[in-house]
Formats: sequence, C-alpha cells, structure tokens
Amino acid sequence: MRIDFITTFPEMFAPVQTSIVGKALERGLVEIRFFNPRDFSKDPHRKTDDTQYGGSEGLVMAAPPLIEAVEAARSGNPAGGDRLILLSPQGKVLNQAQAKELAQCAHLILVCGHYKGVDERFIDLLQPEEISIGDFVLTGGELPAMVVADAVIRLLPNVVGGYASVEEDSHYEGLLDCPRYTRPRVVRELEVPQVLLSGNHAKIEAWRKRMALEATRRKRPDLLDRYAQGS
Ligand code: 4G4
Repeated sequence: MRIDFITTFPEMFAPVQTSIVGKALERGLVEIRFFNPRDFSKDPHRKTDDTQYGGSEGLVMAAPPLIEAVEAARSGNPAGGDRLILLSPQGKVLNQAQAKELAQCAHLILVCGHYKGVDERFIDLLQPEEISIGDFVLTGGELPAMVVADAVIRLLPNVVGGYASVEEDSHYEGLLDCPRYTRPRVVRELEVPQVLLSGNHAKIEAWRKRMALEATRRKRPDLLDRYAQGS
C-alpha cells in the first residue's frame, strides 16, 4: 500500500517511522510519501493560508496549492485508483469497520488541513471523503492522519504477527477485548485467572467471550446495543 500525506508540517510525522509501522516501511509493506502544499504556492513567501472572505477571525488554507499537491500525488496513476481523504471535524467518525475497508485500497491520500480549515472549493472540486477521529477540534489534521494511517497499516498482510492476531483484537466482532495476562504468574499477590492455566481451549474461549461481553456491558453499553442487532 502507498500512503501520501498532504501536509505543510511533514516534520510532525516522525512517529510513523517508528515501532511496528517503521518495521512495515523497512520491509516495503507500505510506502509513505509527503507532498507539501508550500512547494506549490505561487506566493513569494510560499504562503498556503489567507484571510477569509466576508471577514471573521482566522486564516483558511487556500485551495490551489492543496489541489496541486493532490495532483502531484496522483500523477501517473490511473483515474479513480486512490481514495482521497480530508481529515476534518466535519467528517464521519472513524471506526474499525472503516479502517478495514481502507486497508483494501492500494493508494490513500490523506490531506491535513490547518488554521480554520480549508477553502470549500477544494472540497467541491476534489470531493474528498471526510473522516474525523472523534468529536473534538485539533490545530491540524496531522495527528488524525497518523491515527488513520496507523489503524490501516496494522491491518495489512504481514505487518502485525499474523491476521489472526488483529482479527481477534478489541473491536473485532464489535466487542471490547477480554483481559489479557503475561508472566509473572503472580503480581503483588494477584494471580492469573485459573482458567487460563487449565489448557482447556474450549473453556478458555468461553471465558474470553464472557469477559469481553462483560467489559463491553460495563464500559461501552452503546456497542452492545449494536452487537445485539448484528452489525
Ligand atoms: C479541516 C477543517 C480533524 C481540518 C477544519 C482535523 C480535528 C479533526 C481541520 C480543521 C482537525 C478530527 C482547524 C478545525 C484541522 N481537528 N476530529 N483540525 N480545523 O478528526
């Protein structure tokens, strides 16, 4: 998979080069590129923002440098071969099902807005999908873009230890994860639940399912309503 970030702050993306995603990059399982709208600005100071028509406080990202940066990311591609995404508080809130769907795409282009947002003509002309990572406002789309990239990259084949490992994670099947334990067997007098030491895999599976349901009922009852409806 190829992921292009359209950003005026490429230096913010150091975190995506580390950890499991860093390994995926090294192994060539994912390719990341950066396109800086500043490089496409016609302004002598490479400005990408401007004051708003109609007045009001705050700057807006100008459409032309953003459009040209997206066109550069697309150059040489067949038409319609990518998914163009604008990270925005106005977007549909990301969930695991959507991350799974994005992981099927060969080329994602993630556009990071700043200031008060982006000129509406960018949206009208390129019709990006708008995705939000939650109902709150941030200074820029860079952190949300990294969140989307991370959620997607870990679902790619061979990135995380086997598909089964991500398949049984929290939010698969729409339930929260069950409690997990590793060595040592006793931590400050707290023992690992006996069932996990039993070697009885059917019993362990049943316990995990019960605990997942229990955790979901307690912490996220809203998810349980949807689970019961089978979606
Ligand atoms: C686009 C429009 C995403 C991008 C307006 C982006 C929160 C999220 C931005 C803005 C973002 C989110 C500056 C308001 C950048 N904030 N919840 N900020 N703003 O995913």
